[in-house]
Formats: sequence, C-alpha cells, structure tokens
Amino acid sequence: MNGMNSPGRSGDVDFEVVVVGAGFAGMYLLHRLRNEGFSARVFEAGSGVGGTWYWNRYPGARCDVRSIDYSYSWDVELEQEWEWSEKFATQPELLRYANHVADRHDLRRDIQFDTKVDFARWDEVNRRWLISTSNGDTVSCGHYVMATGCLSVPKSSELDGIDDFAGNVYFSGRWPHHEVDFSGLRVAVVGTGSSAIQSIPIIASQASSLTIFQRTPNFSMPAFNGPNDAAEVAEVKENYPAYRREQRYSAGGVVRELPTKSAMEDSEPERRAHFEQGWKSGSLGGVIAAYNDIRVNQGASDLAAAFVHSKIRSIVNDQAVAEKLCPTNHPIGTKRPCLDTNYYQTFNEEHVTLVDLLETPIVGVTDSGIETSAESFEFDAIVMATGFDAMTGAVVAVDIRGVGGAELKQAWADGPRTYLGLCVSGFPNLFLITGPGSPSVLSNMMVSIEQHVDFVADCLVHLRDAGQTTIEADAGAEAEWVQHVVEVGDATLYPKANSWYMGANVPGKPRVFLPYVGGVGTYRLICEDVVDDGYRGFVLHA
Ligand code: N01
Repeated sequence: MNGMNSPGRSGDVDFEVVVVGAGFAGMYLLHRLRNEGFSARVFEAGSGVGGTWYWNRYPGARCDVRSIDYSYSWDVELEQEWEWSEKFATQPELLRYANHVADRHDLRRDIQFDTKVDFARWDEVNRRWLISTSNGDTVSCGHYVMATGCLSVPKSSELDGIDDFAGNVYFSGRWPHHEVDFSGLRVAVVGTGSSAIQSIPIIASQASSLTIFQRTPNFSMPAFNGPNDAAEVAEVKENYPAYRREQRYSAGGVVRELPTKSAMEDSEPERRAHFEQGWKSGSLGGVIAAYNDIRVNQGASDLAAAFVHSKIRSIVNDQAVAEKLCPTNHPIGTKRPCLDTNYYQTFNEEHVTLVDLLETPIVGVTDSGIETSAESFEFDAIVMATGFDAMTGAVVAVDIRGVGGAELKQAWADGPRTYLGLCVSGFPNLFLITGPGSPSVLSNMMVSIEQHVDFVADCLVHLRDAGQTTIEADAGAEAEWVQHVVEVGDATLYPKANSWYMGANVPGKPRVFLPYVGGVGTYRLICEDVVDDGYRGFVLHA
C-alpha cells in the first residue's frame, strides 16, 4: 500500500503550497489545504506516511501519551470509530492509524514518496520558492512548509570504527522494515533514552546476552500499560469536543489536574504517599508533576529524584548496578523522562550487563565488538539508540536560501531564531510546523501539530482573501520572541541538563533551549492574539 499511489515526477510544476514530510503534521496540512482549495504537493523521504511511526520500528516502540489523547481531533467521525487497543498505542497500531487516515482522505495522490527535498531558494523577483529534490524534480510554490518533525534525523554514529563491525548495526530511528530476531545473539545497546528503555526488555527476552552501554542514566517510571478501560474511553468519546478543547488550552496538551502545592509544603510521609500515587498513575507527569515546583526548584526536584532513586534501588537486586542506574547529574524531567515496562527489572536478569561509560568510556568499535577503556566485548549485533539531531536537524538538512540568498543554516549558526516557532525573518512564506521556539516536544505533539497546521492554513486563507502574496516574520518581533523563549526557559531547571532540548547531545551544536516551555494553552492564546491583532509581528505584502 505504502507509496503505491505516489504521483509521478513533478517536472517543472507550480503549486500554491509545497509541504515537506508526510507524518501527522504533513497529512493534516494536506487535508486542510485541499479543503481550502489550494494546490499542494507533499514530498516525503519515506515510502509511506506516518513520519516518526514510519521510521521508528524498533522492538517495543510505542507512544507514551495516551492513545485517546494522541490522535487527530479534526475527523470527528474517526475519533468515534477508531478503537485503540491499548492505553499506550504501539508503533504498528499508530502506523495503521496513519495509513487508515491516508486512505480515508485519499491523501496519497498528492504525496510524492521516496523523495527528499534538497534545496529551497526564495525567488525574489517572482516571490516564490523554487524547490529541488533528490529525484531531480524542480517545482515552484508560493508557500513552503517544513512539516519535518522534531525528532526525525538520527545522530550519526559517534563511535570510531563502527563501519568495521562485522555484525549488524541497527539505528533505533532507522529500523529495518523486516522483523529483527535477536534470538541466541550477543547484543549491545548503546544509549539509555526512551528508545533504548522501551526496547531493552524486549531485546533481553530474545538475546543470549545483552550489554547496555549507558552514558547518562535516565529517569523512568512504569507505564502500567494494558487494554484501554472501555468505560473511560466511552466517557471521553461522549465528551470529545469538550475534552479536545481542554487539551488545547492545557499546559501540555493533555487533560490533567495541575498541582497547586509546592513539594516543600508536605511532610515527608505525605510527600512519599503523594509521589507513590504519581508513580502508580502510569503517566509521564505522575511523579514529575506531583507538585508545582519540581521543574523550577532544585530542592523540590531533589525530593522527586530521591523518590525515584529509592524505587530503582528497590527494583534492582544488585545495589552497585542500581546506583549506576540512578540519575544524579541532571534535575528530574530536564532530560525527557520515560515510561517503561520492566526496564529496571531487566537488570536482574543474569544475561544482562550494564556498562557505565562515565567510568569506562567507549574507545571504539572493532570488527567483533566494542572496546571500552577497561574491557573488550564481543557482539553479534549492535543497537544504536543514540537519539536525534532534534528540532533543527531536519530543517537545516535542506539547503534553504531566503532573501539575498541568505542560508538558513548560517542564520541559525548560534541557535535557531524564529517568531513563534512558525516563521523566520528573511525567509518569506516559509512556515515551520512545531519549529524551535514553540511548545512542540514539551507537549502532546498531536495538539501542537494541529494548532500549527490550523494557524498556517488559516493564514494562507487570510492572505488570499486580503490579496496579499507574502508574509514574513518581522526581525524585531522575532528577536523579542527568541528572548522570551530564553527567559521562560531560564526560569526552569531545564537549562541545567545536557539534553537534546538544549542541543547538547550533538557535538558542536549551539547550547540553546529549543522548545517554548510556557505551555500550549498560553502559547495558543498568544497566537490567537497575534492573529486578532492583524498578524502582529508579521509583515504582509500584496
Ligand atoms: O534518544 P535520546 P531516544 N556514546 O537522545 C546516548 C522521543 N521518543 O531516541 O544522555 C554513548 O533520548 C545518550 O546519552 P547522553 C522522546 O521525546 C519518544 O531514546 O547524551 N552514548 C542517551 O542515553 C525522546 O526523548 C518515545 O549522555 C550516547 C541515548 O544515547 C526522544 O524521542 C519513544 C552517545 C539517546 O537518548 C529521543 O529518544 C522514543 C554516544 N556517542 C523516543 N550519543 C515515546 O513516545 C548518545 N548517547 C515513548
């Protein structure tokens, strides 16, 4: 099915809008653009729709936002009809959902698969974007939208000698489409972020030995996944319009009660009971959002971290291993926390070994395995769960040239600069979906995607109705927004961590807090106000 109905090569064709990426953002945008009567073409590097859920097929891949929350709200019949089988949907189920939406809305006829956009140049004379692709297509468009996802460019392997390894090397973000069976194999996993934490228990259940190379331990909480509670789903479905509205104006794009108390206000036993309740809730925010100051106050953060440490020590039998698994070098939640199924329990299995790279760093990869400063390990397969060039990687992967031939990559050399995470000064008619400077990765991505898609589609309708052809972020408004994003971030503990939120996971990347931490509801109100005020901060031209 995937890609079978791809349109032919574009040749020298004009579109009103070109979109890069056929993940959940590009798919919804295509639907909106068509409904508004715009001619549009989507270019997608993969052979099918689904974006992140197309590429990330590693064992155990699933969403850690509840499926009733992480789903489109714009097809009200679909949200009633679709039955999610589990509280947290698996990657195959999410990919089935994406394909179902593509079929249902006949999206594929305007998506060109297996095609990367390489180059986009603003033509100042004709005030259009000129786009060229990996297949040699050249097209022009009035508006150009990067719907390329925040976590779509895997980091290249930073391990010397990886190409010499005789066995198979798998990247979690570029997993093969066939089933990978680790039965009887000696397997290495490098990394302990979400992808590793989800896959490790499953790989351990197959492999003859599993060695985990950990550079930074991460905070993980149990998902308590299982079938959806039918009564709860029925209740949500009955109230979906109100439920979706609440999501849109919430802090993180999910419906939950916000804590009103500081962690310091409770006694030790009260706090323990409250954290315990959060731990049992099976949600990302359970412990981290148990109190209102855990991400802003180091003392409160330490209390939550100590609670999770105590849990790790109670689950992991070997206390030396448990200590290594306890994160101590960053405040809880300032690196993306994880929800797991039996992650810490896996370290109690005899054939599972933890290697602490802070004590014994990797020296290199040989043809037979991995060498640390202390030991040589032999493997049949290596899994690189080492993460992504987040938020900016996919945008600057395209050579984008704006006014005067200015290069976007160069304009962002000291960190990305956007107005509202949506537009960039000097790059007219370019839109970013969930770009840096917007809530994006700090929220339920579905909610943030839909908001940006609606903003862009409504904006294009507004321009057309007003007889305007170009829109561009004003340099002053952009500078103010960049400053605001930094200030709001600096009021939290996030900048203390060497996280991908800070660009710190990619050698040489500027250290800048990339998302907007003000909350999706606050951000949405700001965007609405900007629009109501005649697109304040944007410059529109006829
Ligand atoms: O990547 P990561 P990920 N040598 O960057 C280590 C989303 N997601 O793919 O922390 C040795 O989190 C690195 O160590 P350090 C979610 O937003 C969601 O797991 O840099 N180790 C780290 O341990 C998530 O946050 C879902 O010191 C190296 C790991 O590799 C984001 O995607 C599921 C290394 C990378 O962790 C990314 O997650 C999966 C090196 N050279 C992903 N380089 C769900 O919805 C890196 N590491 C559940």
